[in-house]
Amino acid sequence: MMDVKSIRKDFPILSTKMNGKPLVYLDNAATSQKPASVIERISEYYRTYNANIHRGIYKIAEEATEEYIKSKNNVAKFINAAGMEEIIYTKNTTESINLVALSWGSANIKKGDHILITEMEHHSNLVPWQLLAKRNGAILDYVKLDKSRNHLDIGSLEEQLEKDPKIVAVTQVSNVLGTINDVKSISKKAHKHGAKVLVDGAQSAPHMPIDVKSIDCDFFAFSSHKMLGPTGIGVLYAKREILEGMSPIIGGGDMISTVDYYSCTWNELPWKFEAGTSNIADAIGFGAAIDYLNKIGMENIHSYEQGITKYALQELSNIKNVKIFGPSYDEIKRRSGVISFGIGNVHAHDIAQVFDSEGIAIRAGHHCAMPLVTNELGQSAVARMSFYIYNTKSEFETVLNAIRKVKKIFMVD
Ligand code: C6P
Repeated sequence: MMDVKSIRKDFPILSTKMNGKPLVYLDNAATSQKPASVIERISEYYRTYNANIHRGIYKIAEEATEEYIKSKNNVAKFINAAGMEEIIYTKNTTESINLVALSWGSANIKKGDHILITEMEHHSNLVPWQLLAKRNGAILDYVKLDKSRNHLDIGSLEEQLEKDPKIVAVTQVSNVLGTINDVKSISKKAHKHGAKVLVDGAQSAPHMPIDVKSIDCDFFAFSSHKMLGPTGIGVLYAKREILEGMSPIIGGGDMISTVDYYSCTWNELPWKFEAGTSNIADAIGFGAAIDYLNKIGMENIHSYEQGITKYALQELSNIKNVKIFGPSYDEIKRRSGVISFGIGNVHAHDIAQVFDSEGIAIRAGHHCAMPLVTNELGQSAVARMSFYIYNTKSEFETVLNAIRKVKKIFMVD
């Protein structure tokens, strides 16, 4: 099992205060905190072997290239990709999905084709498809949310698949409801209809073991900053044969093999998609984050988080006028550590402000999932706490106190 006390010591920020109170960081779905090993690995690069990659033939340039490639191999292994040729570094999940829509989408989606996404998508897995549909004259369809269960409506999925969409893009974990979607089964159903499958792994890769071969998805996108790594680096995984058929969307240095005045040939994978100087420091830091996660074990992380989430959901369900959005604790296997909630009719921003005064960082708003929050949940904003490996049950006690304070200030029964 996990030694959370010792894990907490690895995160310098967790011993700081916010508004004079010990920081209780519960906004991990937005971005996670970073352990000292990640911060140090980045600093070590800048201090001792800062050089550009794939260019210099001197010692520190070779060292930088080697560390960058090591990071990619680490990522490939982490999600069980066939090799680092299938790992494209981007800025974040958003850029990874846009890369698919702009490159694969532009070439393969024609007028009248169907693109299938779901009602629980983050804007990052919605807007790129809206733009593509508008550009190419395609039709954007949605798998409905089963509101009584906060799961995707599988009947609706099957109905939409009858239209033989060219691509199905779905989140593995909802950043609002915490619902874990069975992407393996969705992928199997979608492939039967000849669709490609993109999985948005922004909220899953940090919290559970990922096996892209077993899911059998064609694309998988995620961000380093939500999994203990630095901002500014994300991943697009895609099956090798698909990447080979795709064109780059950004041209420049490093992504070419040969160039003459009027044409060029592409570099081999994965470099074909990484034009210009890469985000070397953050790639190296990302590698350190994966080392850290591997040391604890993704299975352990997943079960620890499910334990604390179940406890929190049970406690919250006993409080009058606290409403939870998402599957209940008796469905914990289908739920991640994201808990969106409301207290009476108090605005989510007021809740977050009271929490802030108690040193607790949570997020309030539509969480970049406006169609879900506004149309399906009928809310303009919801408050959201989200757990990670360093959160404890005793931190959750401060949440219960903050809820009492909200109720008192806003006179909620
Ligand atoms: N959600 C949240 O607070 P980026 O920003 O590109 O690293 O990740 C985008 C993204 C894509 N898909 C899902 C399911 C997400 O949750 C996110 C990021 C954060 O919920 C910031 S809006």
